Amino acid sequence: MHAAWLGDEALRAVGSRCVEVLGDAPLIQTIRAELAHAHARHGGSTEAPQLVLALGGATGPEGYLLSRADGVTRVLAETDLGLLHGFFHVVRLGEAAFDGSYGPGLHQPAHARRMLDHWDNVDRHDVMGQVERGYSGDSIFWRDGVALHSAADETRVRAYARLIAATGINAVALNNVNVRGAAARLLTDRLDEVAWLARIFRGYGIRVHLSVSFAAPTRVGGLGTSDPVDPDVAAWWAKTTADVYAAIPDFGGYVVKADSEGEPGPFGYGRSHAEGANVLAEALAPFGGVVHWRAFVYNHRQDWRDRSTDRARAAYDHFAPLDGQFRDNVILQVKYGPIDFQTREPISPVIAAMPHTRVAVELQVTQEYTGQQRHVCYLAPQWSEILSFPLTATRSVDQLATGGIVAVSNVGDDVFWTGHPLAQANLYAFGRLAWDPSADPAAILDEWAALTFPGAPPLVAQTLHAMMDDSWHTYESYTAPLGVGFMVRPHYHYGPDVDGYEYSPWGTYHFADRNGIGVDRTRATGTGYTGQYPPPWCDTYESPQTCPDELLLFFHHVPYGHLLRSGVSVIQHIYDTHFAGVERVLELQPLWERVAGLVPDDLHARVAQRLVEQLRSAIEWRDQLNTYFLRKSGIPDAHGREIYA
Ligand code: GCW
Repeated sequence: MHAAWLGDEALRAVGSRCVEVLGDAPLIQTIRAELAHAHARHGGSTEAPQLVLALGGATGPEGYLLSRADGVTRVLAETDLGLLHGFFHVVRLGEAAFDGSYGPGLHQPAHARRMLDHWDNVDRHDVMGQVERGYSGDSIFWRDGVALHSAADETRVRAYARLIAATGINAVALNNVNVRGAAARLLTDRLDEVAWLARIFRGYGIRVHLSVSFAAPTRVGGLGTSDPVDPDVAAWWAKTTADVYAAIPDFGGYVVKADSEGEPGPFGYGRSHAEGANVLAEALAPFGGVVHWRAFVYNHRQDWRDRSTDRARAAYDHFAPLDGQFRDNVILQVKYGPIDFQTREPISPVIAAMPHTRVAVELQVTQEYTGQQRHVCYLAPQWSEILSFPLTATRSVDQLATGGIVAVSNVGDDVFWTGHPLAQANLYAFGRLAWDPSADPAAILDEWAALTFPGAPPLVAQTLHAMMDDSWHTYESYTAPLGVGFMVRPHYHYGPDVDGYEYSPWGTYHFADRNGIGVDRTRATGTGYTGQYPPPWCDTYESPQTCPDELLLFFHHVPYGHLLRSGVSVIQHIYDTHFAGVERVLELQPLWERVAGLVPDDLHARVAQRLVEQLRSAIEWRDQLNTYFLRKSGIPDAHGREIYA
């Protein structure tokens, strides 16, 4: 496997110095092992220590104090986990950690739980494969129904744990939220496989969580019902959960996708989602575990003729009335937008609607809708914008996410971990932003580049910035316009298909006709979705005059001639952005050529190969979108460029 951001060279600064590690605790042993390896590689001098790591100070459960004075860099932490985070901070700083004097600075995570969810199937699913929405090969945990557990598999899982721990991740859900086949049994007779993985992750301070089926009592427990208010069901969850903790004392908890896209849930028994979540929460409470209960509940069998149903409204309509009814170890896990991880969506109003409920915000590192790791799409700018969004008068999304930050992992058994090597930066950046949402995406990219390509000439970082800083906007520009979303090939979610979902049951429509396009979600004339927002957003989004351009078609159906706030008409904007997007993609291959020989050849070749596909795909997007809208509207491009009418 590729060493990603923790290759031997990335640890040169610590590995070439004398380091003193005081104390004895499991993760202190991990630090010692890291140092032993780095010293073996870089010779570690035997003079007086230049780095001292020790327990001490009131730094909180994961925080640490970092300082440098009198030629000694010091990390002090209340816990061994805090010390491990501090150690990786020193690694990130490299030589700068040993420069001058600074601090002491107290570093603490913004969120107690920073979690990656794997959508890894245990059985290979005939449609979704081993990893649902995975673009990096197969699972690193399971293959064809069997747990991977050779020495090489263990080494790979450990390497993964180490990589994500170094970004600040402290929780991982090991299996797909769609709990199919054998996956349901991880909770019971296949628990030893979970315990095996938990032991590896524990070595880097990461707790494991399991996705469980709400119907587990019937599916694997042999009960006649999974009704959450049935005492036998509650007793089954309590007993099963106690067994889990007997095997895995630091088990994190459950993730549940219920009444969603065919997964069973409390609705099947006429119960509310609070009743459903609470029975699991009660079972976990004695052990300090949590239930991540997903808010992704909507009607996926909608009739496209029915204009009164709006998928965007669904999560709020289902969950907001339940505020205050969830036990405090229930965390409502809400996708950042109301639909489904589109390139551009407004923020989900659910995040502001439940002040008495712990809410976690869910992001997607795997690029289901953002180019599937075939396109360069650095997502940190999107996440940063999401987390800093001032959803209420007093709080940003980040501040409202009292239950933590979660994302769907993009990792598989690909040698580069992430399919597209540059998508490693997304994995890295997610961990860093979950720890510190105020971190600057460009600075994170610098950090990632310095660790991943240590010693490379400045041209490498310059090139990566040129290719990646604005790549999310570039991707947006040649795909679905102005927040309308989807327009992707059904099921695959890759490549253009403007009407692919238009007459489908999935609730994702654009309503383009010869006069205009977009979804009217206003209170005045539409679905009323804007009314789910607190002020000022309920009003900002209500009027096309104040609605931000990039979300216009999410909230409004407008004529093609409608003038955007930018002064350009909607139709001309579609043409302009699609032509410009491809122009920018055309720059990528020559940019990447500049660093041939400056980055590892195999990595260079892999990226080069993906760039060819990105260009092909971007041209396909441009031409299908432009042609579709020219045919629909009959309005020519003001600049007379080639569109295939
Ligand atoms: O975006 C959709 C995906 C499904 C996924 C679902 C979810 C795991 O297309 O593949 O299922 O979201 O988030 O549950």
